[in-house]
Amino acid sequence: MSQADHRSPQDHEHTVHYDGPSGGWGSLRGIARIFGKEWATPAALETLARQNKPKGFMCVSCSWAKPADYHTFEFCENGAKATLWELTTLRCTPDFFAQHTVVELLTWNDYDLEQQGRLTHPLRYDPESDKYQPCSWEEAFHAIGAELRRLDPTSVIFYSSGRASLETSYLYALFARAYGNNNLPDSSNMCHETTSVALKKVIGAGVGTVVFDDLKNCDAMFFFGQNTGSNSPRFLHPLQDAAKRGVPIVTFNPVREKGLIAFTNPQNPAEMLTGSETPISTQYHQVRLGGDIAVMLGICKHVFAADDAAKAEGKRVLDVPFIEQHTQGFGDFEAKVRGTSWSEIEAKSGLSQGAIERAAEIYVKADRVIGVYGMGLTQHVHGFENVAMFVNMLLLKGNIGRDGTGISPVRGHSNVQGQRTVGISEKPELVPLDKIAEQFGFDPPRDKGMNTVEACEGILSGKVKAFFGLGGNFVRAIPEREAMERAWRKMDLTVQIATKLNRSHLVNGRTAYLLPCRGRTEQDMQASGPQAVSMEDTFSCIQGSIGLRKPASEHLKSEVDIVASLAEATLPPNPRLKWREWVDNYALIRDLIAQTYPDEFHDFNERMFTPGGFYRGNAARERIWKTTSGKAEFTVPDTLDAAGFDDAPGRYRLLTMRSNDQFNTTIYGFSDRLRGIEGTRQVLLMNPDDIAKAGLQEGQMVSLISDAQDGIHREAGPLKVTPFSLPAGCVGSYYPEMNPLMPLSHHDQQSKTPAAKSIAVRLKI
Ligand SMILES: Nc1nc2c(c(=O)[nH]1)N[C@H]1C(S)=C(S)[C@@H](COP(=O)(O)OP(=O)(O)OC[C@H]3O[C@@H](n4cnc5c(=O)[nH]c(N)nc54)[C@H](O)[C@@H]3O)O[C@H]1N2
Ligand SMILES: Nc1nc2c(c(=O)[nH]1)N[C@H]1C(S)=C(S)[C@@H](COP(=O)(O)OP(=O)(O)OC[C@H]3O[C@@H](n4cnc5c(=O)[nH]c(N)nc54)[C@H](O)[C@@H]3O)O[C@H]1N2
Ligand SMILES: [Mo]
Repeated sequence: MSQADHRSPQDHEHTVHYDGPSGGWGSLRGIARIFGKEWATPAALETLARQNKPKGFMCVSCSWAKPADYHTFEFCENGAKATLWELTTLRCTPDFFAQHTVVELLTWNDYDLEQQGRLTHPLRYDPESDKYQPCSWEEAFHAIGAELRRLDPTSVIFYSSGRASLETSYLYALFARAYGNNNLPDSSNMCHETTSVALKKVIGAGVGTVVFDDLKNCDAMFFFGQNTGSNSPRFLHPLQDAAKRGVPIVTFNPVREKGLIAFTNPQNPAEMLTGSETPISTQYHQVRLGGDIAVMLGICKHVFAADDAAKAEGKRVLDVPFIEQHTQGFGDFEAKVRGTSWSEIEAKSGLSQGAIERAAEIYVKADRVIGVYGMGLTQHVHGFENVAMFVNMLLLKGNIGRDGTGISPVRGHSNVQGQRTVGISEKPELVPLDKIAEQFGFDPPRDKGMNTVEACEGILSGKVKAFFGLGGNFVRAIPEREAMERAWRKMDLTVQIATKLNRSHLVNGRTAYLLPCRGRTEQDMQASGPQAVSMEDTFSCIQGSIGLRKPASEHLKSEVDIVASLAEATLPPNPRLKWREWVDNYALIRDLIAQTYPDEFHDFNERMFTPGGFYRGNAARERIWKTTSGKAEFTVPDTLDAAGFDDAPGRYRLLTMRSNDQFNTTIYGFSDRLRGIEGTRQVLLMNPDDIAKAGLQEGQMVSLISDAQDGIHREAGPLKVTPFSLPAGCVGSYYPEMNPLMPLSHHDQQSKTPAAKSIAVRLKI
């Protein structure tokens, strides 16, 4: 039996066509199916009622903003799943580990591992018995500290998955720097690092410029490669409001994602009873994978044509004063657009000139436009060009830095943006190191640290000797799985701080510890009383969060405590590094953050419970461009195809997808309700014409092999051939199962974000 099939609920395996909207009864049934009737208990409902509200806790799922004028139940289907997943009554205790060797657990799939419930005790891996055994916290900290003191600081990685609070993240980065490196890769390196690099370069701010009110004031929205219905469902409410106001929403996505087609608000009784749904996208274009640069260039081409026509009547479509005053590089950009033929645009985008012109007409007519995007733009070899091209398109009509306009990358993990804001970064130039030196009396390292891809390269080459995981499931999330898992075991030390068991805890270094922490929904009692923590959402608003539930086990420590204890056990005493005092009272950590980042975080403790959060500001929103030129920059793309490889006979572009029943590598169940795929994740989604051309039958089992032309055999499968509406030559299957197919070298050229949305593959029949 293959690893992925192990004990999976394959019994009701079938794929169906789903006609319903996103939201609606389906979303409530989606929750009930996973958690049974248990989910609607008073205790669970009371917890959910406190979600995303002032003095409540902030959702552990995505980073969508929490409005000041919240609903009674300010959560969505997938936020509820994430919360209930953390609140599970199941426990993964030392008894469990006594019964199963690590070699055995390596045959289990992601679902079954996490399904064991919350980790309860600190654990040390015992190579003799090949089992995890309980140990004391003191023993773990002491042994890890001793090992770290022995190692060369530049050979140690401090990874974080974007969930830990601002308080934990600040201390974690401080620990790494006091220890001696900037090796602080973040899940963001696999996600929106493309955004951080591209937006910083072209508008001088590495995050989005849009805030809530802009959504109310815009008069058109353009969506590229973001799956709102599954990944940020609370965004469906403002989208529904916009659609009802008559705001055209134009979507470019190779997949017809339900949430972008129609929505029934599960919190609106009238809509639920009448089954009424709101159409969301006014136009839906199934762009070819990697075809967005061409699409956006085509839109700009039409804008120039419309501007030429308007000029004849003494009017303009371009925002000429804005372009003159605020931008640079316009001339070269205009020449490139005018010089590119429609036939090339059509070939690269997979869309007709007419379709692109229809979309462009909406752009021409709208005065205030918001551009929204996600992994469909960032996870490509030319992801940087995708994002920079989107900015080009917005700049033409002055759609950045005005109310109701802007660029809106929809961020992933609930505090991924905030972790970067408070110092988790491998790029020393993004961190006020002089300030840190002044505050804490040590000289932080100035050399660039390793990002995710570089950390993987270091593990493969043997340069990296130790790995810390502050949450996450690194070995499942990264490319090049097989080689990485082999190399992983050569490390001296691996330490994982986690809530639930996953595969990254089973691929161990010579010495390995698994340290269980409290979750965000749980009460965090310290010497000075119950503690609050804080996070930053996708709109750069910062809000406090208070956990209310009893912790899953009395042996758990908070992430702040674990990080501080590791630092204490490792570093020589420094009277200014008051780890214990900080654990006793997190308000002191917020004071430190405010000292390091006074512009953004002044009066942090006083402001942290502002309804809707406090905005940390964004210069680009004020049209202050912190770029090298001091202006917003038009850039000329050097390719129209973001995929980074050419078409060839028998080669397909593989899209790795998230289902509606997963949060990254956490698999809640086997229903991708909004795409009508039920009971299995082992599917190969393919256009019916492509199925016929390849001589395949629906339901046939095939495998995929990598077509990277680098001599390395990479294979994944077997997968069930499943007809699905996708552009020709594009196939889809699920992340993380498909990660063995992704070469480590296949990443965005500028930011090194792995290019998970266009992988060159062939069929193995
Ligand atoms: N429930 C749930 N919520 C989540 C997550 C989760 O796994 N589950 N993950 C969280 C995280 S960490 C992140 S980063 C976000 C991810 O959220 P998204 O940014 O939505 O990421 P994906 O679902 O990977 O893919 C986004 C969309 O891009 C489309 N796409 C793929 N390739 C292309 C292309 O070449 N062009 C265009 N135009 N579109 C393309 C896909 O069809 C898909 O609809 O969500 C966060 N929220
Ligand atoms: N092929 C492909 N690969 C991808 C992607 C893709 O679209 N396609 N997406 C990429 C993206 S966008 C991302 S962000 C990464 C995700 O990479 P990661 O962030 O590393 O992975 P997650 O699956 O989010 O991590 C889940 C684990 O986090 C732990 N956890 C949960 N809550 C807590 C907590 O409160 N504290 C602690 N300490 N631990 C906790 C649990 O043990 C759980 O098993 O994957 C990337 N990889
Ligand atoms: Mo992400």
